[in-house]
Amino acid sequence: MKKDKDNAKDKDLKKNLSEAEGQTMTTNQGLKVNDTNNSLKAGERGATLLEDFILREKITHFDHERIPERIVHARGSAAHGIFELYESQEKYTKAGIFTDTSRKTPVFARFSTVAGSKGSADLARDVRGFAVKFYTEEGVFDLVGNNMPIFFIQDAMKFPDLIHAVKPEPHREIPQAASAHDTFYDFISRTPETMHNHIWVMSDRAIPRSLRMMEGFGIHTFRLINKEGKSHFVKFHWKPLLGVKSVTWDEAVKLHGADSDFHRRDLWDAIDSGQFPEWELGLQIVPEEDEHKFEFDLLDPTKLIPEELVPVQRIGKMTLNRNPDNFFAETEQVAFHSGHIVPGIDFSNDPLLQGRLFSYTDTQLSRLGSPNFHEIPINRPINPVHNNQRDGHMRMTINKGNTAYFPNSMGGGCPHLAKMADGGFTSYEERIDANKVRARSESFNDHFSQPGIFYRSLEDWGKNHVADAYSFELGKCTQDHIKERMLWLIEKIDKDLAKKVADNLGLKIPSKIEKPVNQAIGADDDGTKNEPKERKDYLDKSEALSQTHIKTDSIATRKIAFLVSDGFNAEKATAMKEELEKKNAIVNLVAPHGGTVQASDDKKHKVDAAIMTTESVAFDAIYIPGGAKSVKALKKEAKAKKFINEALKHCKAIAVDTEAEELFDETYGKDFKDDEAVCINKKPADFIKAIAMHRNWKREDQAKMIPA
Ligand code: HDE
Repeated sequence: MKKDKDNAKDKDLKKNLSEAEGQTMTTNQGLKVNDTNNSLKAGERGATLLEDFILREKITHFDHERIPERIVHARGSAAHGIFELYESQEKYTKAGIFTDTSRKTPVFARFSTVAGSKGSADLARDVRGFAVKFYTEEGVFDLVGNNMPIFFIQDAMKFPDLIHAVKPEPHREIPQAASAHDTFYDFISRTPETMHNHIWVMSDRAIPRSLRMMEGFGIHTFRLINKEGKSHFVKFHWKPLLGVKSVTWDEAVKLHGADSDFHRRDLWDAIDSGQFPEWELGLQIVPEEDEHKFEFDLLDPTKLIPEELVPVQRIGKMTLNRNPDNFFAETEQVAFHSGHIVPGIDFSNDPLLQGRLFSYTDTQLSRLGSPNFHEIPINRPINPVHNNQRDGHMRMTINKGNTAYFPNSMGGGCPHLAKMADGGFTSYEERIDANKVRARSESFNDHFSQPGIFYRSLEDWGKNHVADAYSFELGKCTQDHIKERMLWLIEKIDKDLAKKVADNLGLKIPSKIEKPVNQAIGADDDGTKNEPKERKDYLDKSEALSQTHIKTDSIATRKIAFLVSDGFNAEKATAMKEELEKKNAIVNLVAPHGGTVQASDDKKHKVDAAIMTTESVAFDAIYIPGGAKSVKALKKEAKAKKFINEALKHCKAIAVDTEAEELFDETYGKDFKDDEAVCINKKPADFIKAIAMHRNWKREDQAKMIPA
């Protein structure tokens, strides 16, 4: 796909672009500068003079370069793109982006981890934020979601507690970007509503292979409103065309050190090379009259609607096709808000969503420092803004005239109001007749049924990974009573799972725990109104919850390491490279030294990475071409063997030419020669098929034994 030259947001951003090429350096006041290396001094050896306004300007600006990082989702990466609609959804909504198929709506999408600081590692076990800003003709619509379809808590009131518990412990600021510590488990073991999101975090969804290979979800139930004013409930989904793929925990840990920017780099490189990531937008529509027909409450954000009950209709596609020009100006200053909606979209009464509607503007006031943050180029809508809001810190707009109130006659009554027929926004007129109470509905009390469905829906390898993750995380906690409380809760989800985890922890699952189970809920009179209900298996499995439900044979953007040294077989390697590149995979030559390697054809080939500068976890697959001299040199490289052993352990595809078999035999590879994804002297097409598997999980039980 070509970049869209008519992208209205790109044009809008251009007004603020600054390029220094061919320009003279100036101060911020436009004064030409002829020395930026030396301060003004009394004599060559000092002292420095206060008069030096050029020094003072440079240092003062530098002193104030940082702004507070986001309180959550601080670590993020973003890109520009467009959204295109397949078919009008006017039956459900009057929103232009969902009814006008001729539009290419500009978008800016930011992906993030939740718990870590701005400089934390990308591969932390965590939820990923998936926030999309649509610059629509009717104003900005933000779909601020996550890569998991449910959230930890049911009421906004609990959010500060959740975040305080998961963030580094306050006395010593440890651990960074990790939930595996006492305070987090102390909190969630007393808050059973967290169990559903938590089991997703224990699954491979929390360690994606790429930001381009994860789903996105609006989580809350929203409303769509059509021209006739009729409302339907809706859940939003993003389905990645590259499928949903993850790395193993061992890789994630190693990537922390090998490339802590792994996801950021991957997103940037893919877009830079023209391999634009794509997601389809899906809707799950529930008519108002069906609101109460489910086993769960549609307003409870810890529940998803299984796709078996309400199918996801794919209505359009988002393509990310341009990297930001400046990280700070765009990715850091973008301000999302779940309350930014357009006519045709509205909120439900989900108590978590309701709280978010307050939080997002509020947080920008301290993060971006002014109520004028909507004027920052990345945040401003593409349609004109007119109202009577005025002044404030760093105001950019120069409002003309002498009226800044409504109604007025002196300004000709302007800006005037929009009639509904002209796109004026009105909230959905939901009837509410209720007592004012500080309480939670009993329909929110089922915390174990959906985690059970999720766990049962995983493949065996996925289930093993969940057991390993619980064991790792709880194993990092120091307090047995917290671990036991967790085991008691996990058993409510699945007995076998709890047993495995208990064995790994060397603990027994307690048969009862002290009451009340759910301390997250306020004390009602007899303390039982919100006690969790027993699990109800109203659905055995849901295929959509497993990673394999989005099928793809694509190996596009997969990174393949060719392990080579001087004398490698040029003919075979070139043939393999050509076939892989035809499928848009990325081939890197990894050699014992940097510079170039001389192949059997006497030609010099540029080395992409010297083996000491990279790790096998940075690649999706390995190919070892023959060439006696090359193989002999690689046999002397311990790191080459480590490369192979790790790729085997992580269940990756490996192709080996016959001549390179003697190297392979010196690794654990010798025990895996019959493996489906190990291709010894096979055709490129076989290797491509093996890479497309992503991982041969069947290998995992045996590969776990490799001490790499
Ligand atoms: Fe957020 N969240 N959140 N959140 N959230 C923020 O806003 C908050 C929640 C999500 O890339 C903050 O600008 C409250 C659910 C994303 O810039 C803050 C509650 C979901 C991002 C905030 C929630 C999200 C944020 C911090 C409970 C998934 C990053 C900086 C009531 C549906 C957006 C900022 C970006 C960011 C508050 C719960 C997603 C503090 C109070 C549920 C993707 O306003």
